[in-house]
Amino acid sequence: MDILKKINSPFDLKKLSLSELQQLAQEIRNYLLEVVASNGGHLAPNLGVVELTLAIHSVYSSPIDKIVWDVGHQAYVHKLLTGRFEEFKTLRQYQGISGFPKRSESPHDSFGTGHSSTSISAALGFAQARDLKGEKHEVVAVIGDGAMTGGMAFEALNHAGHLNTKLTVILNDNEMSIAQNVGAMSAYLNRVRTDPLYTKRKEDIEYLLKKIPAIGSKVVKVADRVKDSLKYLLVPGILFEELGFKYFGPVNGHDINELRKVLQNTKHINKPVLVHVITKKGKGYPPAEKNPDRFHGIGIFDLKTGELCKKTDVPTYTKVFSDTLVKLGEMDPKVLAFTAAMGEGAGTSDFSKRFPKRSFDVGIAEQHAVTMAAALALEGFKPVVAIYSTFLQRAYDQIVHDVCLQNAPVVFALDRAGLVGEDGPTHHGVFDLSYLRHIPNLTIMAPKDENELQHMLYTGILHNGPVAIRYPRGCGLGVPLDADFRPLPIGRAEVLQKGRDLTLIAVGSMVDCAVKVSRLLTQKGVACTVINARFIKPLDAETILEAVNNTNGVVTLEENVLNGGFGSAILELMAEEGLEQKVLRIGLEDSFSTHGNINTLREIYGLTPEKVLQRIEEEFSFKAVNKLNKLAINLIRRNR
Ligand SMILES: Cc1ncc(C[n+]2csc(CCOP(=O)(O)OP(=O)(O)O)c2C)c(N)n1
Repeated sequence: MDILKKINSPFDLKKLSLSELQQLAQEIRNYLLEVVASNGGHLAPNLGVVELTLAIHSVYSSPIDKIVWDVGHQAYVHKLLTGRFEEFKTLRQYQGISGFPKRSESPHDSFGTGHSSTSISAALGFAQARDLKGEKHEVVAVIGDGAMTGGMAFEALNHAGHLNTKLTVILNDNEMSIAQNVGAMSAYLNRVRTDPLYTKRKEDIEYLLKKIPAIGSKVVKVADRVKDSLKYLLVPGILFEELGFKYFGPVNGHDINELRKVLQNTKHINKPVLVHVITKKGKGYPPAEKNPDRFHGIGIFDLKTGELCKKTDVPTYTKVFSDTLVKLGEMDPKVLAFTAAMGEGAGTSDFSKRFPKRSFDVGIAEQHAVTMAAALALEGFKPVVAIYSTFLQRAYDQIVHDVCLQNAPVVFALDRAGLVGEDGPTHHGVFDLSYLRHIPNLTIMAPKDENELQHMLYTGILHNGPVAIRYPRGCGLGVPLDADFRPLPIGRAEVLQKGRDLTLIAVGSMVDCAVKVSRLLTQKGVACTVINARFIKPLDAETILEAVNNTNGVVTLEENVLNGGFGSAILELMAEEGLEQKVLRIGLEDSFSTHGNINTLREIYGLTPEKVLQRIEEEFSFKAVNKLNKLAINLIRRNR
């Protein structure tokens, strides 16, 4: 890593020769492989943009010029070239550098990202700010063909063409979203990419157009029309041209020289420009080139074999969801599955292999998925919309306006609810209980383990109204799975044990924690009632109020922000009933949770049994003393 070690800022790249840049590309690939194999992360997207990032940083002058990375999962190379070579070893670790661009980390990270399709909007905002302030710098958005399927990207392209301001959009086209890209735009890009005649024709056409003589106004008009129609038929990228962009491409995204030449030319154009770059996802590491989707985001793996290091027999929640969905699909032909470009991650792939006609991958278009599912539900189908908790945030209005207002029986399967670990604040699914709980008609459930997940999904399919089921990332608890599905009574909680002192009411992943806390408290002579709420909405008011009335205090446990979450629901219920017992709410405080190993994060944010116990002892110590006092008084009385 002779050259890479010496790159302290993008400025250093400008002094390198082409062969040095090529050597640097190799050094970067080796370092990416070394770090991602030991930390996990987004490998294939970064291997694909090594030359592109080198070209961008050698042509533009970040941070004065603003580079905006879409999703930002492919910004590792950018991090390496912007003074974070040493820190890169701490990638995605607690207190280490983030796996996504983050403004507080570097002035070169112009815009924080993690969710898809925001780059063109952000870049357009930066470009307008530049114009309004009378500044002169460049603004560049780098967006993948997958991210280009998101509605926001289209909205921004549309607006950028209208504003006609200076802006460069680099379309990094590798034919892949996480898996194979989908949709008409993708098919269009494929045509541009694969027809070798296109580029040739473009040159011919441009030559030809220049030759059309412009004599006399009538002739000019005719000539213009001819030019337009010829262009329409034959120039690649006409779609972008029609939207007001000047199109360049396709460009070989692994040829630094070619890339630099194109970017140097486009830099002088005073209007929106789109540079279409062709790259190979996973470039340079054969296992990733062969399986780019598996290496899109990967855990710790063996560099030699490409195999994941951690393997366990306990199924993930995603796997149990996926198996249950297939079984439900077999039982009921009306069951459909929706994914927004996350078939493997969200567990709809097996269903789509089994029932291709009943499954929909909409691209990175969560909003569209939800509204389309609403209409199918109104027509008697049973759509299951599987979207990570964090990405469903995108479709909030569609859930309210299209699904719940019309009481459409759509089942939302919210995977990755709660803390997700290394991906950090852009990906933690810690808001869903708050952003869903206040929506009328919606039933919200969270399973305490993977077995309950099966029954909840079944219950959701049977229910004649919208349902959301939220469950965590990673493995289940390893409990046996019932062979038959059982409908759960809507709005009924499960009392796991009864005790006279404290009521612990938990949802989802925190039920197991509550059981463990209760065991620890038993050792200290405190007896707890433990309730698995199962339903966040409707709440089982009867069971909860009875337990609360029979104990001296309440602890609620959730892996969600406290504001507007499950604990708030319990407080509202108790206030309505005029109950005044002390309530301790365990959950996430009013701040964004950072990235890092999930166990570390649970520890830091007080979600482990030991930390919860500590909080209970702090909060309820007064009552414990009181109780001891009462006990002592009773003993004295009895002895008299
Ligand atoms: C709103 C939203 N939905 C889903 C995702 C998950 N996701 C991350 S990257 C990605 C694919 C992006 O594909 P592309 O833009 O082509 O980038 P590539 O990885 O191919 O370089 C998806 C679906 C996300 N980040 N944001």
